[in-house]
This record gives sequence, structure tokens and C-alpha cells, in this order.
Amino acid sequence: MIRLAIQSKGRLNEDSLRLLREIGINIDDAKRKFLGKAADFPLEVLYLRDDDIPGVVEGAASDIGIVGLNEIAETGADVEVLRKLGFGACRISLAVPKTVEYPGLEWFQGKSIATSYPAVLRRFLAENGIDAKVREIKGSVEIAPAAGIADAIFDIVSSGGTLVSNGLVEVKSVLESEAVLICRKDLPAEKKALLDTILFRIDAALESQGKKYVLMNLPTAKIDEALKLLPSMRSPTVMPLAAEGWSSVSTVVCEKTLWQTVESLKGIGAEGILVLNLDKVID
Ligand code: PRT
Ligand code: ZN
Repeated sequence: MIRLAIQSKGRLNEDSLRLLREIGINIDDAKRKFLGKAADFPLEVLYLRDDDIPGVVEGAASDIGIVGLNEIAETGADVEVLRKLGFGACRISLAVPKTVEYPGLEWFQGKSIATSYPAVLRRFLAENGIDAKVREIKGSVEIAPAAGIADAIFDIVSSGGTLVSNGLVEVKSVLESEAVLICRKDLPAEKKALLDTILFRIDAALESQGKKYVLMNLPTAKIDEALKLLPSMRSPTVMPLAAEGWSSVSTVVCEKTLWQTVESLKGIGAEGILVLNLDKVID
């Protein structure tokens, strides 16, 4: 049995459970308490506040955990970061009131900064030789300047909407974050085997992200040209069609370049192009 700590509620909870489902580990949510159990894998789920996850994994009360990199940076927990998971993307940034004429980082000398990430902020200030007052507050950091609590803030930003609606401007991104899978040090061998299975499945799920499976019919004479248009091709499959002089080509294409690729392929005579979602890519 391996124990995984995930956020009990909040931004990372749903995506963490979705990732588990994607890798064939289903937790009965209806029975969610403090500790849940997977029906189809020797795994227990411990539901915690995100702030507590790094410490609980470090202390071995949980073997692995899913948490934002920002929390690892803040707690300084001694854990292994095994995988970036591709959700919960955000950054911790310095922001100032939009009325401020901002010359650069030196503006922060002697100023006060409100934050829920005092350790990360103190490190950054020290590294940059800035002497500023760090005011730790637990929530609603974005209202601190308007409320007269601090001159500026250091907080999580994702879309930037919260800053705009509070009359603030982001001036420096200090830490890029996303949800990561962490592991305690010195995992016992029997748990290591379970972790390896989980990692194998996660890698297959991550590998399929941002990719599509594309299938098309092409005049056989155009195959060489088509192969040149498909730089991201993993395993090009070319098969003759029943119709004389035609072939079927199938490959995996990056979503970012999908439309460009499809349009170029059409340009050289591709027909009946099918674009399919990829569920897993297993190497
Ligand atoms: O109760 P618990 O302690 O578990 O949850 P929490 O309230 O501390 O955290 P929660 O659920 O808000 O966030 C969990 C994790 O999600 C964070 O630790 C980050 O790793 C990640 N994450 C991703 C975010 C955001 N995006 C985010 N936008 N965490 C917080 N925010 C907040 C931010 O604090 C600010 O108030 O959203 C606001 C900014 O959003 P934008 O889109 O307006 O810029
Ligand atoms: Zn929290």
C-alpha cells in the first residue's frame, strides 16, 4: 500500500483526482473523509490542506503527494520532486499599485510588502539586496495596499485578473509554479515498486497531453512530401489503400502546430483527414 496526499478542497483537488482516474486509480469520492482508498490500486489518499502536504510527505506520514511547487518553495520541505503534472500553473509575483511610478526593483527599498509566502519573499529580497518589510497575511493579500496594510504585495498570479481588479500591476515574477508529484526520501522497496507503476502510468498520460492523432489519405506519389511536413511525427505509418495510387498515413502531431500541418497536408492533396484525441502514449 502506498499513501498519497492531495488537497482536500481547492484548486488542485479536482485535477489531482482527474489525474488519478486517468491512470486507472479510482477513489470513491462519495465516501471522502480524511483518508480514502482506491478501489483498483493499493493506494490510500490522505486529504489535506495544501500547506500541510510538503511537511507530511517529508515526515513520511504520506509517501507521495500532489502539491504546488510554490508550497515546496515556501515550506522548504526536504522531499523529492518527481514530476511536473501540467496543471495548477501560476507564478508568485511582486505587484505594486498602478499609480506608482516604478523604476525597477530598487523601488522596494524601505517599502512594506504583504504576502502569504514570507520565506520565498525574504529569500528573493536578500538575493537582490533589498531591505523591505515583509508583512505576512494569510488571505486577501491583494487588498493590502488599498487597505493601508502594505505598500505592495507578493502573491500568486495566474490570469492576472485579481491584480487588475484591485488596481495593482505585476512588476516581477519571482517563482513559476505548477502542481508536482513529490515523494518522501528513503521510500521502502515495496512502495518503490508501486511508485514506479504510478510513474509509468503518469508518464503515459503526460505524454499524450497536447498531442493529436492524425489520419489521412494521400496520393502515394506525395508521401515523401508529406513526411517532410510532419516533423513531430513519432511513428509514421504508411499503408496502401484499395484504391490504386493512394495511401493512408497516420501519425501523432503536436496540437500547437496542428492546423498549420493539416492545411499544408491539404495543400499537397491529403483527403479525408481525421484528427483524433489521444488518451495515452506508452513508450
Ligand atoms: O485550503 P487550502 O490551504 O488547501 O487551499 P488554499 O486556499 O491555500 O489554496 P488554493 O486552493 O487557492 O490553491 C492551491 C494551489 O493552486 C496553490 O498553492 C497554487 O499552487 C495553485 N494555484 C494556481 C493558485 C492559483 N493558480 C491562483 N490563481 N493558487 C491561488 N490562486 C489565487 C491567488 O492567490 C490570487 O488570489 O488566485 C488569485 C489570482 O488569480 P488570477 O487568475 O486572478 O491571477
Ligand atoms: Zn493553503
